[in-house]
Amino acid sequence: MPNVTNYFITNIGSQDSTISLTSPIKMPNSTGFLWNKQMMIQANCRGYVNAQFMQPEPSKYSRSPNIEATSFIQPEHKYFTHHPGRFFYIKDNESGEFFSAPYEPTRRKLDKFIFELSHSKISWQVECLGIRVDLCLSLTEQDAVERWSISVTNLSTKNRSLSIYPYFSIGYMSWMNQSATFESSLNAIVASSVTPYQKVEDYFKNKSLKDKTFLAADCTPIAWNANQNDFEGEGGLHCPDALSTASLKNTDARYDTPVAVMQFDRELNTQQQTKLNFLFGPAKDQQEIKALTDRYLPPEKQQEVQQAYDTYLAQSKGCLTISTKDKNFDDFVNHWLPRQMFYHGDVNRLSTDPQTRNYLQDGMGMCYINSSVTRQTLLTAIAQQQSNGAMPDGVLLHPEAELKYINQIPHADHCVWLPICLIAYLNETGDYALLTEQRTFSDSTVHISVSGHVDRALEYLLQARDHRGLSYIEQGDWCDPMNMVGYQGKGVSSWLSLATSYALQSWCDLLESQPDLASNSQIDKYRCAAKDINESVNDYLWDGDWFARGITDKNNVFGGKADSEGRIFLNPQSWAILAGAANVHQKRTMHQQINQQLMTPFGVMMLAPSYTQMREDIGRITQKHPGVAENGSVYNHASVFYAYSLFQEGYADKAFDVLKCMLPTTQTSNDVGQLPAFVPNYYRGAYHQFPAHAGRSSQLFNTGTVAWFYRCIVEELCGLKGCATGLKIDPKLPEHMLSISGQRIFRKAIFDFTIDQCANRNEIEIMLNGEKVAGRIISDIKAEQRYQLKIFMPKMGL
Ligand code: CEZ
Repeated sequence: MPNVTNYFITNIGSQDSTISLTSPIKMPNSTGFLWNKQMMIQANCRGYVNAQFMQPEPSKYSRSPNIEATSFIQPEHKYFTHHPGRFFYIKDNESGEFFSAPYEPTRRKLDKFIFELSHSKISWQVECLGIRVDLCLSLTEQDAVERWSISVTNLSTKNRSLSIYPYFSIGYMSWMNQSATFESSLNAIVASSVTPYQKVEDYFKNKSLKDKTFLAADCTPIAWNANQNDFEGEGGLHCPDALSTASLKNTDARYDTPVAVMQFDRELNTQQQTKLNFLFGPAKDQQEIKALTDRYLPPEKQQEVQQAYDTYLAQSKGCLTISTKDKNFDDFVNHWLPRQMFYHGDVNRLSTDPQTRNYLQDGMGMCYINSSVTRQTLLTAIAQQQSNGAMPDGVLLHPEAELKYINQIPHADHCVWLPICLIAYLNETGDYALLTEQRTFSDSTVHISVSGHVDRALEYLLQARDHRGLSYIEQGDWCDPMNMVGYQGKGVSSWLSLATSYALQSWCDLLESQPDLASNSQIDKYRCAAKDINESVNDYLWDGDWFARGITDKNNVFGGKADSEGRIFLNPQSWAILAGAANVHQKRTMHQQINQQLMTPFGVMMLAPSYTQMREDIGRITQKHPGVAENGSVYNHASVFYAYSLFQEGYADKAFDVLKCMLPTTQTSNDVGQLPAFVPNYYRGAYHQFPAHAGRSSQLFNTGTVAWFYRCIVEELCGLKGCATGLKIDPKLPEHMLSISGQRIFRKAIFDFTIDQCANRNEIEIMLNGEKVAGRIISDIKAEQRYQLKIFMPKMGL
C-alpha cells in the first residue's frame, strides 16, 4: 500500500541532504544514528534511544529500569514504554495541560511532527498546544557525551507560562549500588553506581570504569527529580504525578532506579522563544563531568563544537559522486552510503574484537574514502595471522580486548577475505609496494612479506579440505549460525569451497600483474587447485538446477531439491558465478530458480523456504525465526554478493535492480518502516511463508553490505575501476539509465565524467580531455590533476 508522504528529502543528492519524517506513527521504528570513536547512538523518531560507549568494551550509561544482559547490537531492536529515551515534557502552567516532545511518552496528538536526519544531527520539530519545540541531538568529535539543545517558542497570540522538563532515562545501573542527586556545583543530575562484580580481580579491573551518568544544563533548573518511581508516581510516564504539582520535589534516588529530570519555568510572550542546552553521558567522576561541561556546554561554544563534529563526519566523503535521473539513488550513493561505510571502517562497529571477515570488508570500504585506513586494517589483521596461515576469528583492537561472543566459535572462512580485500585496496590505490612489506605472525617473530602472508592464508584454506577437495566448514563459514554442519570435523561448505576458488583465481590475476612476486609454478598450482575445487563442487554439490549449500558431518547434501526447508541458498549460486564454476546452462537455471524461489519485492532472500524446525545437522540458523536474519531474510550482504556476480556477467539491469531493492523508498516505507539513511543488514524474508511480515527492516546499520555496494557502483555500474596500469573503463549501465555523470577521485586525480549509451555505437569510445583514448585503460595519471572524461557506450538491450 504505497503512501508517498511519509517522508521527504531536501538537498537531495548532496552531502547536506536531509530526510524528514512527518509522522511519529506511520513508521514508528524509524531511526537515525550518530557516532564517534567513543560512542554510538541510535535515536528513534518517537524519542527512544539505544546508545553505547567504549571503555574499552561497549558499555551503557542509559538503561531500561531493570537488569539488562549485555550483547552485540541486535537487529529489530524492540521499543517499549520504559525503553531508554530522551523526552521533554512541556506544561502550560495556566491550563495544566502538557505534551511531550518528540512524542513519547505521553503520545499526545501533535499538530506538527518532523523527525529530521542530517549528516551530523538528528532533530525534531514538534507543535502542540500552540507551542513549537525544536530539538536537536548531536555529538562531539571525540568524547562519549550527547549534546542536546531545545528551543521552545510560544506560537499563540497570548503570553504563556510554561514549564519545561527534560526527562533523560538512566535506568537500572547496579544491584550493588546506585543513586542519583542534583550537584549544584556542576548544575547537573549525577547518578552514581558500582558496576556489579564478585571476583576480587574485577574490583581492580573495574576501578577505571565510568560508573556515573550525568545530565548537565546550561541554565539552573528551578527544581529536579532523580528518582524514577517518585517522578512517575501512579500516573506513569504517560501522566507522571510529578507534573501535577507546581514544581518537582528535588527527590534523590537512594538505591532506587535513577532518572534525570529537571524543571525550567519560562514566561514567554507571543512568538518569544527560550533555548536550553544539555549534556548527557557517562563519567568516571565529578572532575570529568566538570571538564566535559566546561568544554561543551557554554552556549558560545556550541558552534565550534558542532563544527568540530561536522568536520569529523565530513571525512565520510566517498571517491564518487553521481548524477542520474534517480535522485533518491544519487542521494544514497553520494551521501548516506559513504557515511555508513565510514562508520564501519572508522569505528569497526564499536567493537574491540571485530570478526575478521567484518574487519577486512569494512576496511575494504575505506579504500574508497581514506585508503590509509584500509592499509592499516590489512596490516593489523595480518599481524594477528598464525604462522600456519590461519586468520583469527576476531581481530583484537585494544590491549585489553578479548575474543567474545561469536569470536569464540571457530569459523572456517576468515582467510578468504584477506586476498579479496587486499586486491580491492591495490586496485584502488596502486600501492603494490605493500605486498613486499615484511610482517611477523601472532605466534612467530619470523618476518615474511605481505604477499607471503596471503600465500599462507591460501595454503591454509587448501589444506582445510576433505578427500573430495571441498572446504571444511567447522562451526560456520560466512554464515555464522550454520554451526552444526561440520562441528564433528567432516562437514563441508560449497560456499567456502567456491569462495576459496574465487580468492585463488583473483590472487593469481594479481600475481600475474606483478611478475616478480611469484613464480609461474606457484600461479599454476593455485589455478589448478581452483579448477579442482570447481570440479569437486560440480561433482558433489550440483543439484541439477542449482548448487547445494554443503554436505553435513553425516554426509548428507543439504540446500537442494530434496529439502523441504532451506532448499536453495543464494550464496553458492553467486560465488559459483564469481569462481567460474558454472557453465552457461547452469547459470540460466540458477537465475531462473533464484527468480522463482528467492526473489521478493524487497530483494533476494538468502535461502528459501525458511526453516521452521531445528535441523541438528545444520544448526542454530534453523532455530532463528523464519524470515529473520540468516534464516531466509533478504540478507543484504548476501544480496550484494549476488549483484556483484551479476555485474561480472554483464547483467547490469538485474544487478541494478538487486541493488535498488536494498534502498528504502517512500513507496515501500509502510512495509519496510525505515528511512533511507542506511542499508539495514536485512529485510524480513520468508516471503511465501509469512508474507504479512515480509520487508520489515531490521533497522540494524551494522552490515558488510555497504563496502560491496559502493564497489559495485564505482567499479561495475560506472566501470571506473583501478588496475595495475591505471584506471580501467568498463561501465555497465542498466538499459533504462541512458546516461550518468559525476566525479571520480582516483589516486588523487579528479575525473569529471559522463557516460552515455548511444544507439549508433557498437563499441565503447573514451575521450579524455577531448583526446580519444586507445584501449580501455587510462594510464600515466597525475595526482591533483583534473580530467574531463567522456565515455560513449553501445546502447544496452539492443
Ligand atoms: O552477525 C553477522 C556477522 O557479523 O552475521 C553474518 C556474518 O557474515 C557477519 O560477519 C551472517 O551470518 O550470531 C548470530 O546469529 C548473528 O546473526 C550474527 O551472525 C550476525 C549479527 O546478527 C549481526 O548481523
